[in-house]
Amino acid sequence: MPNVPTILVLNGPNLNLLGDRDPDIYGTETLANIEERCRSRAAELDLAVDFRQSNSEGELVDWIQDARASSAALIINPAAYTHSSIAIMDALSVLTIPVIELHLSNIHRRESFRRRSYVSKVATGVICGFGSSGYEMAVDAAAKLIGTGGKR
Ligand code: CA2
Repeated sequence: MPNVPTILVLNGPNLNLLGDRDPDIYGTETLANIEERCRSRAAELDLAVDFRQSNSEGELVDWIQDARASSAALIINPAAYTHSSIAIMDALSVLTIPVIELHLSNIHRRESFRRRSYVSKVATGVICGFGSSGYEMAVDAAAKLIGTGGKR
């Protein structure tokens, strides 16, 4: 398949534990299952997915910077860094590709500290509260934004 646009999907700290604990909040699916669902949805839309997880803020910043050269859109679940990381916000602010912020849970219905998102200040849009289906919704949104040349 020549020149298939790639969507970079980044996942922040502790999301590697999905399926292990807190199923009431985060569901029962593992991150590997979610990755597979993203890949299937992207393939239907003639897109590729580069799916990664890190517990390290610096590694996430490096990957966001790399997206400038290699990705057509970025989907990011920054996990707890959503509420604390100015470094991730600054890295995202440099991108000219669409940036979709994603959360499994509805962060606005939870503890007050989760209502503040540094990432929302620089994201094209936000999807939250739809559990693992939110990842497929984000792939659909990314495809539309890429197709229309939609930027940030
Ligand atoms: O709802 C989301 O997707 C969050 O980004 C998840 C983060 C949380 O800090 C954000 O406020 C909202 C937490 C991810 C940790 O995931 C776990 C999964 C299983 C067991 C323990 C943690």
